[in-house]
Amino acid sequence: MASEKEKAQQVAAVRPPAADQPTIFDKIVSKKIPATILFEDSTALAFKDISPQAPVHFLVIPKKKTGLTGSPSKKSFKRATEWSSMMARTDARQSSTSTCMCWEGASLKQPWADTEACLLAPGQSVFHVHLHVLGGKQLGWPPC
Ligand code: DGP
Repeated sequence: MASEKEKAQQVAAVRPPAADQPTIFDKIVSKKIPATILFEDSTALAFKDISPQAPVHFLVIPKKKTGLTGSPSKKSFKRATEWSSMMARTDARQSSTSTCMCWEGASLKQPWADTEACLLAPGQSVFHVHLHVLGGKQLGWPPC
């Protein structure tokens, strides 16, 4: 039986993401479509997920899209991940519930640590590397 990652790779093989095409997140970066923006600097953007899976659910993205196999630079996420980490811990303290960060397509050892290569993540639907931050309730594992 195919693993979740293999299934995602099969979908991508049939319907490959076009690396040169703007994603929905590029349109949020360029303000062509609206989003509830929580943080923005010259390199990164954090905004509420349109389909929240927890009371707190936002996404952090580098403004410059990385390709499917690209890796976001440490610099591009440094401030945003520091900010996300602080927000997540603040939320966890306020609500006494767990908070989870899940970096789609990459492994994030610590919120502020180095990233590894961006790989096709199981079930990934937007091919613009993004960090999910969820909180505000007790989360199981996997979180969603
Ligand atoms: P994933 O499916 O795991 O690649 O995550 C993509 C996330 O992006 C998903 O949780 C929903 C969110 N999303 C997709 N389109 C939009 C949008 O137009 N606006 C916002 N705010 N979030 C979006």
